[in-house]
Amino acid sequence: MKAILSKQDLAINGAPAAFDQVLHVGRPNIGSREAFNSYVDAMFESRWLSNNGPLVQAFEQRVANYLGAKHCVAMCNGTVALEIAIRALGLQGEVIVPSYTFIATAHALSWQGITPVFADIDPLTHNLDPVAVERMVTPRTTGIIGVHLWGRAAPVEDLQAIADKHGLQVMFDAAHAFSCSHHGQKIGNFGRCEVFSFHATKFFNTFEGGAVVTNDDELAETMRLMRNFGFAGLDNVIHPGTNGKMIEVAAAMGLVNLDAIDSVIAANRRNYHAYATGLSGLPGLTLLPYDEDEQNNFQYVVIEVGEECPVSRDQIIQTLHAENVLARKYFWPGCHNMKPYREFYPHAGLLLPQTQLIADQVVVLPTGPTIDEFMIDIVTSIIRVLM
Ligand code: T4K
Repeated sequence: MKAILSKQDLAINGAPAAFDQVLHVGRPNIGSREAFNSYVDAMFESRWLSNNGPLVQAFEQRVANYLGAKHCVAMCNGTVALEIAIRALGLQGEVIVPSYTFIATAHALSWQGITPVFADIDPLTHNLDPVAVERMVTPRTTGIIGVHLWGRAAPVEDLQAIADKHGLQVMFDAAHAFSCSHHGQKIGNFGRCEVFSFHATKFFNTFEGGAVVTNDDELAETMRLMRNFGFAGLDNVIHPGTNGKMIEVAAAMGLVNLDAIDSVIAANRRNYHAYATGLSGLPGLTLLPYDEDEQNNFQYVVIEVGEECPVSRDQIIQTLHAENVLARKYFWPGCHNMKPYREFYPHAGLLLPQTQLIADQVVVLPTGPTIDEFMIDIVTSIIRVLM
């Protein structure tokens, strides 16, 4: 790779791609393989593979301690964790959610016959706009699910105030926000409960996995029953339920990856600042800021391609893909524009102007410990030559 690229150097002009291997958004962060293997050896020795085994119990305890919360109820993935939390809270009718989120936030509701009502976001934070939320409250509304998008806290206090005023429940989709804080307190402690995803692509993963974290004893107990078919002991089912259990091998991965969190954050922080340097001064390009007074996991490097940018968002994506940089358009085109929802609410976009704007502008760039500053220099050079 030459220090200064020209447009002719880009793969779209027939030049070889900048990278031999694809740079992904969401490359899994993996802790000590040795430690993982010894957990797995012990698991095989004990022949205990699932159903609230010792590794899951240890994992739950460590996560709860790490977040400073009373209960962590580990699950098989974040989507089932959302579904169980929604049921445990007794939500029904309509629930207000952002459209600018991963589709699972909306699906977890509609899958259970609850109508997701999409509220617009604040274009500065990409999180729910409380004014837009209040506008969507109807007599059928039972709750609000805020999403801490990109790990940056939703407007927790404002959403709670709206909920209190209208007698609604608040919970959070914290899939992106493990290890992040709000006003100095770890996310996991807000609303009735908060739901994490530990999917492979997340900052902190258990292969597949998720958890509901709460400080409410009764709610935690209900969710423990629900994730295990409602069993309260041998042959004794006392609650409707499903199979939402985390398996032992996933908990082993979680225990190992908990030990690696600080080094992953350090790599993500380093990369974030390298992108900030490499992209500085480019017209119409804004790197989404993180509040340095809060704890951040820096898992998502998000740029907005504004109107003043001489190239479009899609041209940037297309060029990066040609160079083997698999940048993503998360969460385009917004849940309300996806087939299952578009059919039911064809005019939802009229109420979601900021969602449409941001969904058309965002590019998410690769980061994590497998990406270094040299690679970022090349990625940002590719973007620079387009300008
Ligand atoms: N709420 C929110 C706000 C969420 O973002 C999510 C999940 C959920 C709820 C639901 O939680 P889970 O039920 O998933 O626990 C990915 C993830 O599958 C999804 O978990 C995540 N959000 C979402 C933001 O990203 P896709 O469709 O982008 O995945 P995919 O297959 O394109 O993979 C992304 C990139 O990662 C690819 O370039 C390949 C790379 N990759 C992926 C895997 C699985 C690897 O390099 N290795 C791997 O093992 O959804």
